[in-house]
Amino acid sequence: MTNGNFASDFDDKFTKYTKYCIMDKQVKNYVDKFMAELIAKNPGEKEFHQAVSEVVESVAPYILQNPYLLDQKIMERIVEPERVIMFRVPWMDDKGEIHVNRGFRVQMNSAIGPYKGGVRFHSSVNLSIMKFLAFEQTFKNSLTTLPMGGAKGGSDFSPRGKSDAEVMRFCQSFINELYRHIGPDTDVPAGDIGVGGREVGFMFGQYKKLKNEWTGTYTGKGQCWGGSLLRPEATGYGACYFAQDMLATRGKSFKGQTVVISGSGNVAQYAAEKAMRLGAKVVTFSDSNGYIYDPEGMTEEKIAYVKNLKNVIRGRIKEYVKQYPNAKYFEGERPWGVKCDIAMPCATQNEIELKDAEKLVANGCYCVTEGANMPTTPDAIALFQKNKMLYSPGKASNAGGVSTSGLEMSQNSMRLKWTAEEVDEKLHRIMSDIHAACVKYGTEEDGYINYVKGANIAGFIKVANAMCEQGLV
Ligand code: NDP
Ligand code: 2IT
Repeated sequence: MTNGNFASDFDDKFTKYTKYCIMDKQVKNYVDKFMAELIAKNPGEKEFHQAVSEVVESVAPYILQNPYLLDQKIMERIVEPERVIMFRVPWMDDKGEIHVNRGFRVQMNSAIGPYKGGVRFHSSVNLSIMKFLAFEQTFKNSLTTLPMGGAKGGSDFSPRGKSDAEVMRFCQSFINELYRHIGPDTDVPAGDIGVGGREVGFMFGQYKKLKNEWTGTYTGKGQCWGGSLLRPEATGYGACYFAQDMLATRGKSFKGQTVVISGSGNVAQYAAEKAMRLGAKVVTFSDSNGYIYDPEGMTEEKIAYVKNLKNVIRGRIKEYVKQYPNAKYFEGERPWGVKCDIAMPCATQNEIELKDAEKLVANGCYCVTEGANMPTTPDAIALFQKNKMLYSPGKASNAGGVSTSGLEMSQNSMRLKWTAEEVDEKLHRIMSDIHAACVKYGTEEDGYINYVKGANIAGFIKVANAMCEQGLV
């Protein structure tokens, strides 16, 4: 009997182990084959490959357990944009010289709602970056619980150093083509890197003139012409709300924690403001030239200074140290070597590489909440997860921005405006619901919450089901 029990116990373990291996092997085969075909079909699009690879690794076990999704070729369909629009954007500078930029709109998926996603103006913009962002947006928008499909647009135009008149002429030229592809029930753009209130205003104005109608096409609009209260704050605030829920799983909060933030634009400013108001000491900001370290931490006054510097004067972050001489500026460096408890990357993709992640881990950082889209490279994510850190991917923790865009669309449709308290309460609830979805689908056997897995599976299921129910379109 003893032997028998022992044997059966062993058999159980063995069977479980074998099943596990087969499953792992099946998953690996599926992912490898899928990625090989994707890379062959979309050569050179490295950011797009990276974003797809992360999602397909998470959802492959779910797909293999649901063969219907295999038969439906859902993954093959979900990585193919429904439409890609690429167009010439000619414009004239203040000296009369002509320039030609390239415009993009990737309409990735409309299964759960009209296309929705930001517009990025940055010299690095190319098709790969647009496709990765539109792909991420599809799952992010699904997580928000609101009915929004996924899209992204932009141009390799950089507003930096351009006059207001040049930016206006560029935006008008951009819309002269894009206007025919967007609309309140078709595709609703918003801001992203290099596109804030000024650019949204110029694009919306030209769109309205060409269409001869006022509709809520564009979110992030001005407060006196249809914009939602709290939309400027929403991405940064939402990231902090998400981080609060993550910290609570370990009985912690922002109080007394040192926070390192990258970027100094929209997301960084409001992430810093909320983290500070929740009791954290925020010690860095950065831009593409370097970072500032303020050992005394941010105050309301210092954050107001940064907002004015970046949004009004349109200066560089290094100017901070002239105003606050106790701070230091580090040219050409990223802030990840600064000792902290919590890191919030809020600048751009792949800004935390393995060497940066190693520094964060060595310095005792235990929580990384992404405000930017895909700021952490796959090997750096693996290191965070190996160290059982709290780590949230942007598609979960930066979803507060597009969620509040969704709330702006609702307000526009109803032709009314909610108070800041109403919007904040809804934003807070949405971020908590996204956190709960990550916990539901991402909790592993040892209790570790794999937020990457949770966000990808939760985001995927809804889009995949909607696509199946709508037939082969
Ligand atoms: P902004 O243009 O307001 O700010 C971007 C900041 O990041 C600037 O400080 C900029 O510095 C820095 N940055 C940009 N590119 C690079 C780079 N290649 N290397 C280093 N620093 C860089 O953009 P947002 O704050 O709106 O966007 C920041 C991130 O958040 C992006 O990943 C965006 O996709 C994401 N996001 C934004 C949302 C929103 O609502 N705005 C919503 C969800 C995600 P510099 O001035 O030198 O260019
Ligand atoms: O990446 C993003 O989620 C955004 N840039 C915001 C998109 C939106 O439509 O508000």
